[in-house]
Amino acid sequence: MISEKMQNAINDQINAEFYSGYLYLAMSTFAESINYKGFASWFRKQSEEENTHAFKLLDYLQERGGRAILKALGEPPADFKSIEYSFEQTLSHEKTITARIHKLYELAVGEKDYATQSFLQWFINEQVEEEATAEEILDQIKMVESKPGSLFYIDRHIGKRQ
Ligand code: OFO
Repeated sequence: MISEKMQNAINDQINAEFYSGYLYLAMSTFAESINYKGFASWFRKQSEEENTHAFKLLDYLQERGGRAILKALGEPPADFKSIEYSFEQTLSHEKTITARIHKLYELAVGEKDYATQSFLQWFINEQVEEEATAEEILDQIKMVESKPGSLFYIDRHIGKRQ
């Protein structure tokens, strides 16, 4: 059985993951509104991926006999100014999520909850990838900053994400 403290922390993380999904969906609608269909599709897939993170936590919590509680979702911004700004926000958001996952892991270590430590390993690795991807795309966008029209090439390329 999972501790109450850990249960609450996982429930908070479920909320944070669904919020991530909501945030990226908001970025997708923003990209669509300024006609970057590739970025819109990328953010939408990212949003769906975040929802799978939330479900992963929810399933784990229930498997351990915990009670999953769904809390209210925060309202993401509607305007992200530019595609570059969207990715700056993505990177900074992912860093926040990484810090949260590390805190969860520290709690599991403190409680000698070995099963949760092992479970969280996947999230720790995933965050390395999430931050690297956001950073890589942001670098590409910055590289073409001064070349008008080039962002559309990245848009086309990035829209191919499976
Ligand atoms: Fe973006 O990895 Fe979950 O939140």
